[in-house]
Amino acid sequence: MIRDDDLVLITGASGRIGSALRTGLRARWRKLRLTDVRPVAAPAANEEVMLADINDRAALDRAMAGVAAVVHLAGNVRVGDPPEPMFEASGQGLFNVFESARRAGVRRIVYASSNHAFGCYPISERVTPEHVPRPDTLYGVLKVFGEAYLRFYHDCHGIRSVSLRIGSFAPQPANQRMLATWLSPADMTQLVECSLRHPDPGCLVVNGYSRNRRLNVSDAGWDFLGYRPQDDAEDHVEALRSAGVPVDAPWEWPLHGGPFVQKGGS
Ligand code: 15L
Repeated sequence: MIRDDDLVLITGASGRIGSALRTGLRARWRKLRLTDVRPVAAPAANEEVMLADINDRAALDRAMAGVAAVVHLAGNVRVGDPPEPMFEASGQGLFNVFESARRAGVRRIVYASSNHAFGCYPISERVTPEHVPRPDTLYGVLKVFGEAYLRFYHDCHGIRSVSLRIGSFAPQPANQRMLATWLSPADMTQLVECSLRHPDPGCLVVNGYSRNRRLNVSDAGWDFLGYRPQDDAEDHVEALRSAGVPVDAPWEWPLHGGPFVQKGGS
């Protein structure tokens, strides 16, 4: 159980998701600790900044002291060759964050996984966490690695976790694919909030989407968590159509991973 006055650490707090999340979470959690390699803008009274590179284990261990729950967002999203920078941030960096958390006695981890864990499934298929992962890139492979790591932490160390397979996080859907994959900032905040507050999520993996109707993206884990997405990509269809986006044509990208899917790339 994570309480309102427990300390919650956010890695990657200066990123797109981290910045949006802070706005929602800081109103509801009494103590947030923010970490990133980049400066963190305008911390509020209940936000403590501890800059750290996730590949600097000593700095990470200091940031982890006294933390009850970690929201792990940090990583590399630039897919392509060479693959080493991706591995360093999203493989080695993930290992560092999780190990540091385990050693510090962190009780819960909310992990930013991704739809790229199953990006090689056809976009028309409704993929749930029960499907076998089909990552589309090294990025997706490392997301599956993180989910498996958390399964191990649950089964062997009792750490509770929720892995959020985030679709396309943005203020509004910007293309045809996002009519299926959009996750709004408000819904992302609600997902993290539910993942922190749930009395015992076990080791849950859930899709991270808004209430998009074009593909029935809902997930049994949403009810379990108490997540009720509010935003619907379909509300933006007219605006996209007027902007010349082919919203009525067959899916532009045949697979869930969309433009990420690269044969032979990372
Ligand atoms: C992700 O996981 C990435 O972090 C983001 O950059 C987008 O590509 C998103 O998925 C997406 O699939 O739209």
